Amino acid sequence: MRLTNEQKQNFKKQGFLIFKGFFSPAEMVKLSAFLDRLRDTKAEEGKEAKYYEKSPLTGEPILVRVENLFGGLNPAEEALLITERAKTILADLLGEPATLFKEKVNYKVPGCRPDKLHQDQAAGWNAYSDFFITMGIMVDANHKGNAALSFMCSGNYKKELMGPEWQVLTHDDPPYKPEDEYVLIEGGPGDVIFFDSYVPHGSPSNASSEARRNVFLTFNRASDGDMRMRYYHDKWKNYAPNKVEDARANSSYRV
Ligand SMILES: O=C(O)CCC(=O)C(=O)O
Repeated sequence: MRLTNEQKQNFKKQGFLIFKGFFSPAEMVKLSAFLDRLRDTKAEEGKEAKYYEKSPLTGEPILVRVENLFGGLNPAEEALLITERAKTILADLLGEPATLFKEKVNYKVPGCRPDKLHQDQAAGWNAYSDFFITMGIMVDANHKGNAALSFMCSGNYKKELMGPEWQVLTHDDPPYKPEDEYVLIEGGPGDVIFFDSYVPHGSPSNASSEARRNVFLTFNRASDGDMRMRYYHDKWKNYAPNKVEDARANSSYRV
């Protein structure tokens, strides 16, 4: 089903659009089992890229994210998530068909560091295109206690970098204002948020005993080309995946 003009206008102003129950409980059970398998398999060259960090809360090494899930590695899961409905919504929001740019799962397990307030575009994405849309899929319930994300909800942001590249936003970066400009996005498994690469967002550390796993699929306009492998080759040069025994300090993560 196509988006209404109101949905498109809301996305344009606010930078995000939420769909409750986009995926069924049964689909999320399948995805959850896949994420568990992925967590438990050994990292291998040419396979999914795993990133381990030392928890700032416990000092233990934890799996914080896995990238490069698709591109032929897990076709069933790719088909499960990149549905015709998702493609139609993305095309309506981009104004043309979407091409997958990158995909990852943030495990955000107990003890995981904060993802400080940032714009995704600041993570070096200008080298590839000036606009992306990410589809964020909640695999576990996201709530205040287990580090749900907050998004700027006022529409008071610019579709440009509001601070230097590779840096998180600070309270001094205009137009950052505290709580009243941000909304906590709580939801259940299968809820989806589409958001643009400029809307400021972030989440605190997970001090609870519950994991908060979300999958993030990022797309560019098809007319910008298929840049996925170029992005990953660049990323692995600058920020290589690692093994549990080489877990990095959590401060190694920039944006
Ligand atoms: O999973 C999170 O809380 C942060 C997601 C995010 O903004 C990112 O990974 O860029």
